[in-house]
Amino acid sequence: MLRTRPPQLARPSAPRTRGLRGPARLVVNGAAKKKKLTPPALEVHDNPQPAWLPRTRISHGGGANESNVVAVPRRTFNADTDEPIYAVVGGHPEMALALAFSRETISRETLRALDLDDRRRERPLRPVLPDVSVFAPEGARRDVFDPTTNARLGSIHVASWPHVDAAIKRAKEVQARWASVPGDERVRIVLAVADAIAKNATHLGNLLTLEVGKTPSESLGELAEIAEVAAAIGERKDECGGSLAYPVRRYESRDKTRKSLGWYGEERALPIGIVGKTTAFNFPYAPFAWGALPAMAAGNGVVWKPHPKATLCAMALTKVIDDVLRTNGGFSGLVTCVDAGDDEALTRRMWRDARFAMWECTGGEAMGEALLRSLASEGATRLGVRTLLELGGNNAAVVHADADVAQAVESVLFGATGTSGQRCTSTRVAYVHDDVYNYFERLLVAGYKQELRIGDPFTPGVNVGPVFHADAVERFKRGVDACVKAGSTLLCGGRALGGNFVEPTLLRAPGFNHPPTATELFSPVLHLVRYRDDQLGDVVNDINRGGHGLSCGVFTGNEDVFETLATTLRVGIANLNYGTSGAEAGENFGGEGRTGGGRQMGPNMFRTYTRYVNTMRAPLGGEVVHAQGVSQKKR
Ligand code: UN1
Repeated sequence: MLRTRPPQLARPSAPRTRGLRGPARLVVNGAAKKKKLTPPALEVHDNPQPAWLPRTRISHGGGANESNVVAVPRRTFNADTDEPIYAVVGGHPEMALALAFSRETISRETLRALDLDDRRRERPLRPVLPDVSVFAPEGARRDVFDPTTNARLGSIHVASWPHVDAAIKRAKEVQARWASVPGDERVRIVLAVADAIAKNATHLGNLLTLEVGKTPSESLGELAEIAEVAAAIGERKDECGGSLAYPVRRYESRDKTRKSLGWYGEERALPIGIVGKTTAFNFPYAPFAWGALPAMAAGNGVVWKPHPKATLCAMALTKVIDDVLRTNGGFSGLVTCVDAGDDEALTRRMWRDARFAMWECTGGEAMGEALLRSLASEGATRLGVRTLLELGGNNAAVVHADADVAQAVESVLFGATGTSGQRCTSTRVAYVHDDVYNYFERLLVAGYKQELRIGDPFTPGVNVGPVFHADAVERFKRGVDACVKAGSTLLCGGRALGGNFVEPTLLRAPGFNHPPTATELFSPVLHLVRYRDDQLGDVVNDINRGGHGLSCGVFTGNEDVFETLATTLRVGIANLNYGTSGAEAGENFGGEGRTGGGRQMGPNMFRTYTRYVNTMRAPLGGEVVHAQGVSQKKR
């Protein structure tokens, strides 16, 4: 994924914690000040058979390994001394994160830095906003766990309706004032919010790794997507009103009589009000910001209901946003976040609340359906509410006869196993042309065996962390069983490894119309399907039959093949010689059919959150010209 300037790592201050001997050591650009951090060995294979990726011929240490499991360390990385090491790995921006801390220290430091540490106080987390009881100061508590170790990260008092109601009220009050701020100033503050997020990237990234189990590189990648949408907002800032609070567009009347009498039209682009957002566990930051930042720039307020398994991330991000809003004009509460926990009734009540002008939701299909049903249950009063849904996909790669197989294999491996297969853009099926199929399959199997390191995502070299919860492990097990029962051949993986770890799994489908290839299994499970030269149409039908429509990746040098696929697959993203996984943040993101039909960002990034008021202006006391020039005069 293309990344613009990565967030810079702020050097953490040396922790002085009981049990630690001396200050933390700092490793900058790979060179230890006192003691060197040993990176995982890189091996260069001389023999390309069965070399993994003859194009790059680089493997990250170790040879083929039965299970690819890097032991999940529950102790410090530097177990002999118990000293934390802060690492800044230079030259590879995505790795610029404190990698080599002990898990315990990272956890403590991260929660403390983001003001989420409830362990010192032995009481649940404070509300995010001091003056709004977003996270309830009393009532039922729930614990939040780290999926890598199943250790408790913190506990939160679950909100009840009065807290939610207060948050919405507050957001509405602040939004009324925010809407009158000149567009240029709003954009300035929104960009300052993005800057503050980038400045906090280390801690926010670590928190994401702790709470969701992504690798640090992926965590930073998610934050980089926020910087990219901010850049897109900067490019389009003139659409937010400039020195005015909202854009006004003048147009001439197309009625000749009116025009001759000096009538003209005006269009005002006003904010819609309060946008409700729900987000999924796997991407708690980016899809929120993709909507929230443009919505704010257009003059709206945002109330966020994050996934219960990624709530600390949401609290931390809200706090960073709120700090900037508070210190730039006193707009604290404009963007707020409520924890509904697993309380579905509370969530539905929020969806139905008429103060929300829009619901923008990322999640599973069941969530999308439940939202639409909730809105429908309110009858005509909620007909005007807008929805923008992004509900996942069953994304396919198509590897044509002339593909660069190494390029395709590398992309498909990342697409299928990155984020442990838990992205809406993850690659779930690869259709591979007969001419290159055997070679592709052999290389990919080598990739699964040699390139994947499963374990604690904080361990250098690990590229597959846990799935997010025990339920996901069960879904994986049931899913793989169902695939094999349906006739898939197991090529790699297939096992649950204990805790929340599962093996990335590669399966060969018997052919087209294989039921599992039309089902989104939100796990690191990939199917291969072979196709012949005359079967490109069947490939399109096979992909389209599932009804999902997010992304596809086509590997070919043949523009005609690409054009055919890019226009006949019902998807929102069609990449050429690049995989399915990863948004080009700032541009349209979303897809068709079961994916929900919505698009975040892109050229409509402000219009999505705008209501238009059209005005035809006639001079005071002038002649009356009826619509369409209709005459009502008696003859
Ligand atoms: C990405 O793949 O870069 O849930 C973004 C998801 C998407 C975001 C994906 N909403 O995976």
